[in-house]
Amino acid sequence: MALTACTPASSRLLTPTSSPVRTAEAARAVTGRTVSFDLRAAPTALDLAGKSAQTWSYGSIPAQALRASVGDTIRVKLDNGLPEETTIHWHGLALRNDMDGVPGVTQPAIAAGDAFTYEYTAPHAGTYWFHPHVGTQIDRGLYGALIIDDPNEPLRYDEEWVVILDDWLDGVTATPDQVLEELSAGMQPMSGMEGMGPMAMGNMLMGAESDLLGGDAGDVFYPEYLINGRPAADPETYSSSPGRRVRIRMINAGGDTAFRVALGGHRMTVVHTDGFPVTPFEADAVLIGMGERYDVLVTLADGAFPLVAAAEGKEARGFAIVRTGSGSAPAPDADIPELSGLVATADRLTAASDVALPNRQPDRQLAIELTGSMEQYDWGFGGRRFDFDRPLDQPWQIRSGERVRIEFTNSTDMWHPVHLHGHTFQHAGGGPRKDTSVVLPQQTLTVDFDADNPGRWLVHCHNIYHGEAGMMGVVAYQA
Ligand SMILES: [Cu+2]
Repeated sequence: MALTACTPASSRLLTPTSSPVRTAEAARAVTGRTVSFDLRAAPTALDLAGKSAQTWSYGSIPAQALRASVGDTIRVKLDNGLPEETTIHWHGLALRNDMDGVPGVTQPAIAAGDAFTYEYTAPHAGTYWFHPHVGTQIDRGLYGALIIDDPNEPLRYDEEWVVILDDWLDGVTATPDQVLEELSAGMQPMSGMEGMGPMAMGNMLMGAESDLLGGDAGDVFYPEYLINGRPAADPETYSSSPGRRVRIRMINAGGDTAFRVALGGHRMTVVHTDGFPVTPFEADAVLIGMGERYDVLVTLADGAFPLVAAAEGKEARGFAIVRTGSGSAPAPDADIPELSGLVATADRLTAASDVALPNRQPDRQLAIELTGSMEQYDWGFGGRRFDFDRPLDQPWQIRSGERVRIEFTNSTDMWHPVHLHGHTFQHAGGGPRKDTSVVLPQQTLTVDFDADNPGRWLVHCHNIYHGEAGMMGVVAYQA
């Protein structure tokens, strides 16, 4: 790639407002209906079972769920009442590039006091979510569900419950910016701590271990774990009736925590991940990394049941209650045998036949090596940390129409949830369609996608602190 020495790579990239982007948008099927929402990002207080935490939100935590149907035009006016610039990223949607919400890549950041209106066609049905793409703002209360309905929904169920999981520290122990600063100083691994369990040191967490995550489960100490904005001491109660079939749409909005989720007394059938259907998979629990979504179907029994989101490896949990009948409420620390039963992970799933990518040899292969360590806190791709001031300096360049294969090779000692914007790739070997996938330490994950949505697209670790430390890059189409 010696060419990049004399021609700035970015000059050959499509701009987010270029005609291929507009052409791709014009090709999307539309209903002619527009659904409009107003969001205001601003400082607020979150009530944590009587304790008040100063934070930022879109009016409530989570934000109001935004809902539209495939082909609708979604229009969201965002007022920025924060003391700093912001954007909104529509996580998982294969939307037009200039609405993707990445500052310096797809739009200028929205200054404090300014407003911006996002407007785009909803391309695919499924469970998505939205959050800022500036700094560590996502680890405050700025998040909400974005549900795109399929007018011809093939699944049969009676009702829906959106469950948003979050690890919480803002306004309790520190701000996310303070945590990033502390982590960035690096951390020496401590010997002799094996088997002692997780231990907080300042805002860091030592010794959080998970077999499912291949070792180190996470490095940030969170004093609270929330389900739909509520701590275990003040849980949400979802009320229904015995025999009802519920679609639970689970979203991990956390910064540094994978959750193992189970509903006591029930098995669940995994039907979607990251918005796209999978061959139905029966499980006792589901593991959800940051940014991932899993939809499950559950037929409710009679009584009161704990929905538990165990913070994987961290010996803490989020908690909510499902009530369909009489009986005392379960305790937040109740023993949940399902948590140690069969856990659905993405590698066990296969794409539903109607969303599997057609067989095709890749036209292009990108090798993306995940690099860095806790000691240096130098997370990056290929040994290079993302330059937020010059984000388009060294993109991976692809062309429209190509089948692209990415090999994510994790050379680090930690797991990373990698997220590709603007596309839903498929795990090799008939695996699920996803946009955010866990890559275990010292393992390689191979995914394929079709380059059918031109623009500049971020690919990054959805551990917010890893991403901000530099584990980000841009996949861009050439003009
Ligand atoms: Cu990471």
